[in-house]
Amino acid sequence: MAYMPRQAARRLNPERIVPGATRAVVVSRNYYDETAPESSGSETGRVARYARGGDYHDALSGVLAQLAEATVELGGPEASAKAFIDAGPVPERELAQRAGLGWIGKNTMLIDPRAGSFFFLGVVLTDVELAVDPPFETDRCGSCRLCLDACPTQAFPAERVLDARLCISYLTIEHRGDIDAGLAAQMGDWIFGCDVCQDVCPWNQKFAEGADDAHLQQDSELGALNLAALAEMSSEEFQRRFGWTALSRPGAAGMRRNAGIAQRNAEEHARCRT
Ligand code: B12
Ligand code: SF4
Ligand code: SF4
Repeated sequence: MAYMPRQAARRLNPERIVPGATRAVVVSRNYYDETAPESSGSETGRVARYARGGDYHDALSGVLAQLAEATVELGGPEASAKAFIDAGPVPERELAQRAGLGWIGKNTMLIDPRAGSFFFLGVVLTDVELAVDPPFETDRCGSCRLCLDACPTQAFPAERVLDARLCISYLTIEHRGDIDAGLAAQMGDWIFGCDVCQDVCPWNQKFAEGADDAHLQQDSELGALNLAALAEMSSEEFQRRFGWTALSRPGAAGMRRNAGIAQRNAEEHARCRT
C-alpha cells in the first residue's frame, strides 16, 4: 500500500482531489450475507463477507455515478461532482462520520447505530452548496473492547489504531510474496480478508441484516472454498472461476499462497488435537 503516504496531502484536503469541492455526499450499501456458509472443516477456507460476490467496485460505480449526475442537476450547468468508492485519497470513514452516518469504532470501522458495520461506503465530492447534516458526535463503544481482544494477529496497538502490516485483510489481499511464518500461523482459515473484529461487535450481532442485493451478485460458494483445489489451481482456471470477483486482486498466485497457509494451519490444528 505504498500509495497511502503518497496520497496523504490529498486525504487531508478533499479540495485537492476535486478542485472547488466543498461538500461530500456519503452513502452506505449493506453487503451482509447471513445465509453464506462459514468454513468450519479443515478442507475449506474462508472469504470475508464483503467479497462473496461480484467485485463491488464494478457493482456500485454505476449507482454512484447516477448520484453524481443527480447532484450536478441540482447545481446547474457550471456544477461539478465526482463519485468515489474505496478510492485511496478519499477519507471515506472520516467523511461518513462527519456526514452523520455513524461513529468510528475501536476496530476503526464506521458503525451505523441502526445497522452495524457490514456495508460499503461511497462518496460524491461536489462544489454544489448542499445543506449540511450534523456530524455523529457520540462514541457508542463505551467500555467494550471485544474487537481488540479477538483480533487473531493482535493488529490493534491501541483503540482506533490499526497496524495494517499485521492485519489478515492486508496480508491476504494486498501483500505480495511470502508471509512471515509467525503471522501466517495466526491466520487460521482466512484466505481472503477477515471479519473477526466485525463479527464479535455487539452492534453487528444485534443489528446486521441480510442484504439480498441483486447488484452484488452474492455467490454462497465463496464462503467456503476447497483449499486443495485452490492451492493447485492454474492461472487460467482461476481467471475463469474468480476473474469477476475481488479475489482477482491477489490473483491466482496470491490465492494459492493463502490456500497453502490455511492448509498448513488446519494440519497443525489437527496435530494439536490428537
Ligand atoms: C487502506 C484500506 C484498508 C487497509 C488499511 C485499513 C485501515 N484501518 O487503515 C486494509 C487492507 C488493512 C483494510 C482492511 C479492511 N477494510 Co479497508 N480500506 C482501506 C481504504 C482504501 C483506505 C483507508 C485509509 O485511508 N486508512 C488510513 C487511516 C488513517 O484512515 P481510516 O482507517 O480510514 O480512518 C481513520 C481516520 O478517520 C482517523 N481519524 C479520526 N479522526 C480524524 C480526524 C481527521 C481530521 C482525520 C484526517 C482523520 C481522523 O481515525 C480512523 C481510524 O484510524 C478504505 C477506503 C477509503 N478510501 O477510505 C477502505 C475501507 C476503510 N475498508 C473497508 C473494509 C470493508 C475493510 C475490511 C472490513 C475488509 C475485510 N473484511 O477484510 C477490513 C477491515 C480492517 C479494519 N479493522 O479496518 C471499508 C469500511 C466500511 C466501514 N463500515 O467502515 C472501506 C471504507 C472501503 C469502502 N468503500 O467500503 N482496508
Ligand atoms: S480484519 Fe481481522 S486481522 Fe484485521 S484487524 Fe480485524 S480482526 Fe484483526
Ligand atoms: S466490538 Fe465493542 S469496542 Fe469494538 S467496535 Fe464494536 S462496540 Fe466498539
